[in-house]
Amino acid sequence: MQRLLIVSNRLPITIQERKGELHVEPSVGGLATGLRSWYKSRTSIWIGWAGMGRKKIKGEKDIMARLLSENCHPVALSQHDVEAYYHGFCNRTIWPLFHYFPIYAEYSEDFWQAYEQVNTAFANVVAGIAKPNDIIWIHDYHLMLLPRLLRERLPKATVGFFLHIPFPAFEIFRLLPRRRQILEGLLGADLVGFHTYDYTGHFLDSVHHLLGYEVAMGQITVADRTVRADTFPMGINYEQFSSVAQDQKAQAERKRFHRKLGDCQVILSVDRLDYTKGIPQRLEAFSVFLDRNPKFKRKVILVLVVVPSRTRVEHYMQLKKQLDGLVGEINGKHGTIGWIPIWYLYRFLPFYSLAALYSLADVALITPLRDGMNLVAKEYTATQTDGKGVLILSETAGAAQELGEAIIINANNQEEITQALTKALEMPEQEQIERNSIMQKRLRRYDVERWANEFMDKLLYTKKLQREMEEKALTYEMQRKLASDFQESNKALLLLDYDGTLVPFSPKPLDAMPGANLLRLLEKFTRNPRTEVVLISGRDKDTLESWFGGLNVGLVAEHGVWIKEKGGGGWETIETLTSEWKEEVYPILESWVDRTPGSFIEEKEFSLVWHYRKTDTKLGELRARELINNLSNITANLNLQVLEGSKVVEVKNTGINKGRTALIWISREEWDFILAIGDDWTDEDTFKVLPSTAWSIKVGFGASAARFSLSSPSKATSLLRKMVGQKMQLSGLLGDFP
Ligand code: GDG
Repeated sequence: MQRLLIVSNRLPITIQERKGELHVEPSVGGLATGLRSWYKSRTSIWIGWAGMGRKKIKGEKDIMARLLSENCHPVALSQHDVEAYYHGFCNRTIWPLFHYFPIYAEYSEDFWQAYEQVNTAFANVVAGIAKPNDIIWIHDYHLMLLPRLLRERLPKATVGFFLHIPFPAFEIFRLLPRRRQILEGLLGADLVGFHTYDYTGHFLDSVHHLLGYEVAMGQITVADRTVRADTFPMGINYEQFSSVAQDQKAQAERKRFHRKLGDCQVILSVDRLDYTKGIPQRLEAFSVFLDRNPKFKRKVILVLVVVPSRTRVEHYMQLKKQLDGLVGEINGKHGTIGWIPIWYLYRFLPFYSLAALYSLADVALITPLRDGMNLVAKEYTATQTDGKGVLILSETAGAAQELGEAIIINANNQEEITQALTKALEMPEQEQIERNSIMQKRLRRYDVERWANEFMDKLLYTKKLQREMEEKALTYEMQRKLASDFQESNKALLLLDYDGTLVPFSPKPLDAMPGANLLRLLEKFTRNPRTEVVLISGRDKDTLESWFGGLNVGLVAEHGVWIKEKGGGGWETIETLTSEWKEEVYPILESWVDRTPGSFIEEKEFSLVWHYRKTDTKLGELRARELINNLSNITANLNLQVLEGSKVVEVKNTGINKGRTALIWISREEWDFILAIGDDWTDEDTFKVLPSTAWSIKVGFGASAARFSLSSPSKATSLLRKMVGQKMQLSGLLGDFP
């Protein structure tokens, strides 16, 4: 079994110093609680900060032994690290910005340097422990530089990263001064996971806009690697919460609470003290609810559990003061002798107390302004084993995407919260049971183990795909073999695509003109009478003529519509084609150009192409789908085909493709060497008609019928250079090269 290294800011156990003595206690929070049992069931090591400084302290040896016996490996942080990295960059920069509070975000060079230093310290510890076969799973916003730092140290490692907080929309993320470093840091991983599709989409947008990497179906091409971004909504330990009814300690506590709360209906609110949780807005809405519904006075109690957190950060201190004031105000305004509307608990509760509150609450009021997931909502739902209980949840919590049967509200809309409270408190039992049973089924099925296993499976699958691609990669040795086969050949045929294969893509098709070096290189091949070169392109024939007309090469334009033999002949079509259909199709494409800024039409003799490389990625993809649907109705009757290429949609006559044209050359001679190079789906038709002995190479990643792959156009041209260079060196066949 492969070893698993989990890396997070905090270890699942924390060292606390009390009265000069060190104590080991379980850490709190969703990750530690949820993953504890899963990680214990595997061969794993957890690496993180245990709450200890770098100074030597009494009892440290014993503590270390205890940590190691629990398979925990501590990373030591200095007081300054904790201040500038944890309280600074993590909690004063990333946390507010990623939760859409840009006004609270502080940008400081000192914070950033500490963040880099601590991530480097983690990288050194992990690299010291990791073995070649290990799986490394890094968690959360504290360690976003770590994947890349590890990739530099362990290029072959299997690295996954999961972000537990939201990844904000590009317009927010772009505000971060070191935004590129953060993205590059994350892209050191093989798989980057998020709670919701929105967060994954925002991340991919930022990668595309800020780094310019190609993104397709969640796959990002970074130099010669591919990285996957995907969605894994975190689950809970369902068993633990659904068995609370059998937990004696929790049941005793429930009875105690019940005596205290009397027969009032209980509304429960549980959060860490944080401005993202919308606690003041919730309290104000509760007060308005009581104003508007006096019948509920003395009949309901809001149990407000607030867990102390980040008590040294200014905004948290202010929030604490604000809450204390609000609770006093509301209790003073609405309370009567014998009834206090809000029961305020500002402390961390033991599990059995929290479980007791979950199980007795009639309503859970969970209204964060922004939350990565919110496990409390899931835990409350799992605890309602009799099916009763109503969850009110704000739409800006990641959990709302899975818990659609809850009453979903906008946390900034006081009216919605007050109405939701009335609806919840008056909801018929049958409806409560129906809603909960659907959500419970989902939560039971997709629990925390399933979440972790799915992430692991996807990570290993991503790695497997990478390996397959590596295996297909045309190695240096194979390149030598290819070049020497070519050199020994008597009849060689080269079928070369142009855009994306011999030159990189440019936003405007005319900017991709061949340079003098490339023309010289192609010309070298043409000087050998035993070598035939054919450029098989999707471009129009006039462009090909003006760029390559002076070379003694075969030319194929518009993906096989037009061909021109070497030796100066004219352009011909392989069958009689019509272009009257263009009158019908052109206006449709024009209306797409009008609605899609940055897109344009390219008109070729027998085809029309809609290009959207320069448009916003998401809009372009959406419009392309719409266009294809729209065109498919018309084209069926006109003997046309609609093809989707790299950021293009092309309409042309059916039955015409590069493969069919390539066959004309392939079947013409007894070639003893055939090489085909191409980069996109149109070249697949060529690869498919090649004899099995041919060399076929796809430029770029992804599934292909080609036998080999090269990562970029520059690698393809350097292979061609090797071929002519070797031929000249080894046999002098090609004569007078400079
Ligand atoms: C991050 C993201 C995302 C809370 N109070 C007490 C207590 N808790 C436990 C709950 C729950 C966890 O802490 C809090 O859940 P969150 O979902 O808020 O998780 P965090 O770890 O704080 O936050 C969040 C999460 O990661 C997971 O990806 O959902 O959006 O911010 O498990 O039960 N536990 C006890 N006493 C308390 O008073 N015993």
